[in-house]
Amino acid sequence: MLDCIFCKIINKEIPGDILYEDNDMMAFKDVNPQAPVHFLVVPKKHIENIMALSEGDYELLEKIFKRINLLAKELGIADNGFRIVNNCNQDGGQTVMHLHFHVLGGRFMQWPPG
Ligand code: DGP
Repeated sequence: MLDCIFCKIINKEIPGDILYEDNDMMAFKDVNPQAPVHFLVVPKKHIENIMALSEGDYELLEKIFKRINLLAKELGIADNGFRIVNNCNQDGGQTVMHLHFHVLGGRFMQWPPG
């Protein structure tokens, strides 16, 4: 995707603070962190959001959630806990139209969100 900022990070056209990468996904720190630990996990395939998933894409979600489990342990937020956020479209507050999961930890998370 030509104008997608996350595709540019994935393609190493612009820098990202990368925590993990394999053939399917990348995890990198959010540029505007909302918690002491705040990273994004994104599929390398450009999929706009959860509503744009095709049947063959769902196995990506399994891989992504397994990786979040491992990264949470590595980054020391597993025991105290963390939050996974996926924003979809306008009312969900999605600003980058490339599917991504926020992982936030290192502080207590208020509920409900604003
Ligand atoms: P949202 O679409 O609202 O779920 O959130 C997009 C997030 O992406 C937001 O928290 C800020 C982050 N972000 C936007 N541009 C960049 C960037 O160039 N690099 C990084 N690392 N994060 C970005």
